[in-house]
Amino acid sequence: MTNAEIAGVFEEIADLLEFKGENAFRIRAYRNAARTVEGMVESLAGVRADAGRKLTEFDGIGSDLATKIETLLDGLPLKMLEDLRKAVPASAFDIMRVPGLGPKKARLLVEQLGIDSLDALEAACQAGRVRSLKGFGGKTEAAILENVGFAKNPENRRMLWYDADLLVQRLLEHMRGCAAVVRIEAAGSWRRGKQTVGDLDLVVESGTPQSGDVAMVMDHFGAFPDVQSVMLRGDTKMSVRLTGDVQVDLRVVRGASFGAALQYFTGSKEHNVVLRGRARDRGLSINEYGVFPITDGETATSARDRTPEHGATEEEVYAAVGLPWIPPELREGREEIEWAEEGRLPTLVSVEDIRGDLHMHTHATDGEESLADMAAAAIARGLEYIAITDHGQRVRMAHGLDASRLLRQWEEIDRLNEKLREQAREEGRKTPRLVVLKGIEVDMLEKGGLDLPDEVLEQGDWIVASLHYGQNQPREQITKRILEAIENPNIRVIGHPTGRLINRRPAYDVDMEAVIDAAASTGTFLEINANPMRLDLDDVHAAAARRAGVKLVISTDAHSIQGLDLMRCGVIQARRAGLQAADVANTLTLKSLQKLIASSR
Ligand code: DGT
Ligand code: CA
Ligand code: CA
Ligand code: ZN
Repeated sequence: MTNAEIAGVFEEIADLLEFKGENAFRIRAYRNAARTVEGMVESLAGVRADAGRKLTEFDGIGSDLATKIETLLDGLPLKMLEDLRKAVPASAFDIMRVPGLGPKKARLLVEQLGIDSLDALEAACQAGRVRSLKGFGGKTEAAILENVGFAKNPENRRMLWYDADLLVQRLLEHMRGCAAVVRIEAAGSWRRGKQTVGDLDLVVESGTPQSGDVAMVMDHFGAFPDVQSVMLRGDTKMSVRLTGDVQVDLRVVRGASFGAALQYFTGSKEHNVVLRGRARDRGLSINEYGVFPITDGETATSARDRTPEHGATEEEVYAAVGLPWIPPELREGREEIEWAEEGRLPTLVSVEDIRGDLHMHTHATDGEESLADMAAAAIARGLEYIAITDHGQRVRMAHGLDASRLLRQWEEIDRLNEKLREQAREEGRKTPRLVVLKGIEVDMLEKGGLDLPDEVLEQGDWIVASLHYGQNQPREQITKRILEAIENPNIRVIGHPTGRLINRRPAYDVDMEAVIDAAASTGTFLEINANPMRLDLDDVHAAAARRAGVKLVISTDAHSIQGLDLMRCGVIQARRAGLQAADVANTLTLKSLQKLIASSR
């Protein structure tokens, strides 16, 4: 088990304890442990393997939790979790997926009203029975009714790309340990970098079925530690179900078909439909085994045993239909075929292009690290500049900064930059390794305006404006709040512009077209927040911003050092939006970025 998975188990335990109404102290212990584990740089497995160390050396991990971690690392079930799961009705898990319904409220609904499904919850709201519960009221009831649909939608139950990626990496590593695996790639929506992933798709090159190689591959696949059940095992296809209800499909093909299979199972369906149409126009047929001339009665099964003319690489498949290779992130049947045909496929932005990270928090508000430690971590990651953007005072929960605390932090940043310049002089470099920008994430207030005055903001280098409160306001009001911030010359960028949390909370209602237009005319940037739960703007909105000439900023919104490594999640969404380095402001050198800002004001 990875740290993230162990943290997930502790979170689940905390939720279940809370649902059962257990001791608040005990619940908090599990939540704290989850946070500690999530924020660790080293793996718990590594710490445990080190004879000189103990799991109990970490804050909040006592001997009881250490034993539980060991059990999880051994891949054994946790009795406590299993008991808790049995003690909590299955419907409770569904109810807790309704945005705004935590374990406590879910418990009241189950116990007081006997709610046993999302449908029952919907009916109870419609009948006005929920508002009578203690602590609920008519407004809460209306909100629940609105959010039940969100929880019911299967689109909101898919894995986050980040979680799918962790699993994919483990699967690939496991499968590469099999002697009969010549090559393996993961395909499907994971390879396209989709924000959420339904199931995982693996494509393996191996020898013939007669040689016994395919059986070896399948046996090895079935021995992956997370496999709960084998759903299907055929000649070339196998599907398994993993813990956490994740399906993985595996295809085994020969080398001559590997590219064709990878292309076919990468999808998307929409993209592949266009490709097949182009093939037909050329008297060809494409399937997962390769590209074949259309002859009478050709089928996929007969194709399996023939050697295709083109199919060893994806490039061959695309070339056969007169196209250059298309990056997987673009394969959604949107603009990519036209671009490919006209020879103007974009050179997509990559993680290596990123020079700065312009949204992050320190322990001055809800981050975990000091300013100096975030800066050191940024240097270790090769960043040239960062902006420290703690919360403004409106976010009281996070101990947001008022003007005097902010100005003190900015003085501290001045001193840090001076130290970095001094270091550069000592090392004989012209420029410091890192420049830290004086920033803040101000809140666009419910009634309009910002939570810090302009006289303060104009002394900063990089002001992010975000909307954290009043997200249920009507469209006009939310749009007005954001447009007002965009018009404010101190605001550089709108943070997570739609506020959505994938699988948890829908976007607030905002006229994104108006926001994009205003951003374009003022030279305000829009953020692609790289947090895997946010990915906000999403690919579709980011593409719309690109077309309008708005520059995007890809930021991690890191609250810890590990958080800085999420940049790649934002970059992959930017790639799906067809963004090139030139569309992304934080690929610029700091000098060019500053010039760009000055020119738009
Ligand atoms: P997901 O798993 O829902 O996140 O999305 P995908 O795109 O990974 O879809 P999946 O796993 O059903 O199939 C992987 C790819 O394989 C899909 O993008 C296109 C191809 N594919 C699968 N089944 C079919 C099919 O019945 N017809 C066609 N044309 N393509 C298919
Ligand atoms: Ca899939
Ligand atoms: Ca699949
Ligand atoms: Zn933030």
